[in-house]
Amino acid sequence: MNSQHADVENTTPVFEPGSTPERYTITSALPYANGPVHIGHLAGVYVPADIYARYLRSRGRDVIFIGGSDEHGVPITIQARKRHTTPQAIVDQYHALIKDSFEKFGISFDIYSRTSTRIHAQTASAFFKTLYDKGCFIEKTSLQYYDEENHQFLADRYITGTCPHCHSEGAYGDQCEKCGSALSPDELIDPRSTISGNRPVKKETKHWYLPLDRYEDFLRKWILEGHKDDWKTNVYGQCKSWIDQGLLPRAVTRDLDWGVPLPLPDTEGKVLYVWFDAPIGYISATKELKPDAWEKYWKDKKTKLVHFIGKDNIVFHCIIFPCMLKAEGSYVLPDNVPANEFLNLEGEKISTSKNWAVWLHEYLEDFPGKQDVLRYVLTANAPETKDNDFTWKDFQARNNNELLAVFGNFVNRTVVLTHKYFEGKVPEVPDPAFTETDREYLREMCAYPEKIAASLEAYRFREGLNELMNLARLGNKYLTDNEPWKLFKSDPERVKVILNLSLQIAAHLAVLCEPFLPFTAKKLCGILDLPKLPWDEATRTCLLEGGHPLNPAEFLFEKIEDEAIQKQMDKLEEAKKANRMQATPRYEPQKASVNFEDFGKMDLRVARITAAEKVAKTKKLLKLTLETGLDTRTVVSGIAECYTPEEVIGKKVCLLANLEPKELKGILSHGMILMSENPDGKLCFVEPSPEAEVGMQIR
Ligand code: B3M
Ligand code: ZN
Repeated sequence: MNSQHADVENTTPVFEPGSTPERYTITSALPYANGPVHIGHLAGVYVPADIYARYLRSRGRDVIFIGGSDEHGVPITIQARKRHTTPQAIVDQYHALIKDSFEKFGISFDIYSRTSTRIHAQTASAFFKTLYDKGCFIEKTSLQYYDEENHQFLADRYITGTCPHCHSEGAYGDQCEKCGSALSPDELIDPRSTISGNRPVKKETKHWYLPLDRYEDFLRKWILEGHKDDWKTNVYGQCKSWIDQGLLPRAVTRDLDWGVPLPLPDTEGKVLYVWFDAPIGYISATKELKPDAWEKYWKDKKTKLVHFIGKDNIVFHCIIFPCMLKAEGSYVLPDNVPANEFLNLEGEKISTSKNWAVWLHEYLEDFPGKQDVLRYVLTANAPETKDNDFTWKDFQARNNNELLAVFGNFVNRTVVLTHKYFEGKVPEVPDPAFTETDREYLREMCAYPEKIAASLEAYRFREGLNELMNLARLGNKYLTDNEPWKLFKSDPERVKVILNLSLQIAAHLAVLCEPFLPFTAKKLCGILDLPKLPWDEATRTCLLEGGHPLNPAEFLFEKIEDEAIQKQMDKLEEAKKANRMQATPRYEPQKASVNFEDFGKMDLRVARITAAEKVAKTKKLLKLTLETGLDTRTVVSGIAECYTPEEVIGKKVCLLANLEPKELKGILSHGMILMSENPDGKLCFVEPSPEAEVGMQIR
């Protein structure tokens, strides 16, 4: 397809500002099923996506919220190899853990699927075949890096080297994690196989490439012109620099045995590139969810498609996947991709390999029932326009000083006083009883649904949450300024007004906090005995009629003590210590290679120690007498700090017999005993097997 004249109109939804799309397809990045999920995942992708989905549902919109596990790709096969298991076993384990973690944090997917399903393989291979039959691919046989020892072509994480852009080491064959550049293995400097460590050779293989360069006009028109005002600057900027630096054809197939097989003849051992098949996972999951109606969520221009992702996925969701959709021709294009930046932890980059993370399943063990506290803190601190930092101190402060002291305290005082003064029933209040100030508070209260909606419609979730807390602050101020507890004796009628109005604010909070704090919303609705109300109900003044009975008061939040925070800091300290040990390799790196000939010059023998004594005036030396099968000889050995003479007599050892004789403390030593040494300097004998006889050569 010559996309030079790619029109953009035919499948690009256009939603006039303020207009309401007929339906929404919300997707969130499919996490690789090769490890647990952590706070960075929640902050960057899943909490904002869930807030958006919950909010839209609360407004009665037609929404599908799609999630799932990304189960292909080289990292999973590398992990399977390391753990001597199969990729399927790896993804089965982590898909279940990730799905459970998301459920427990109230991430309200309409479906959480996975890409190892049959329906996904069918959908992805059919998508590839459509593009293939339309002639969208370039078919190319080329020389690719190959690991001869493992008979494996090296793509993606199977090959590493120095990034040509930022010159950091450890870049991979498909991406540099340091600078985010998408790479191809040929661009790597000094490439090495991550399987064997060897320098790879080149071997011929055929692959299919998506010619991204042919979509430049389309991308410039669709993104650089069409979305310059509504896409976040961090997203727009990355797309622009990618397009400006020149787009290259990208391979969409791989020589791997794990992935979606190619729907072409004679392509045994070739699969779809993970980043070709994974985004199609959104579509196959929709097919699972809506077998008879999935197409309107992906092919109807009245559908608003929004991808929630982290910044390292921008290229794949804004450039590559849209080019695939464009090439196929019948799909809508994403209306927005509000990617977040990264969340750091205590000032350091979150790292799975270094265990520098707060894992969701562990958080739930340490803070049971406090999912909303983490949702709150991660939204209040969300890395929406720049990387941000999570600290446990801030977590504690926001819980204690904001959720507990403002939101929780306001609701609790209101409900407790209503039980104390009015038997737990919403006081009856004739309208004229409200003062002008009261009415001002009520007007302000009813403005919050629109205020918060404006933020959420623009994907500004931090701002939306802050507006929600402003409503809680409004209630807290009203109660504190009016001090009903001082008035009840002298003016109970006034107290009725104060508590009625405060209860209306509490009810509005129950409606408006649901997208952010779903567990708190449910609990608060329970206390107020309020059904779950749609968003727009909160534009009404009275949500709780006079006489309505409340349920008993209970705390929405509780104080987080220093000990609980210290425990988390200790866990991180442990991780740091473990990393320090890992960072300085426990053992010396391998020495320079020697050739077989050099090795052949050494005469290694099995020998036995027949006598031993300390060498006078030394701490480290023992004088040993050895039977070698050739002769009886003296060897001086530096093992006195680890072994006594008594301990070594009778031991069979490995002897380097033809080491040049050397005089040590006046004693001529003929040879060297082989010892192993751990990083703490502890020496241990390298002992031949019991059946090895004295005099045998060691080869
Ligand atoms: N599996 C997540 C990542 O890059 C990646 C997203 C796929 S979304 C289709 O960590
Ligand atoms: Zn780089």
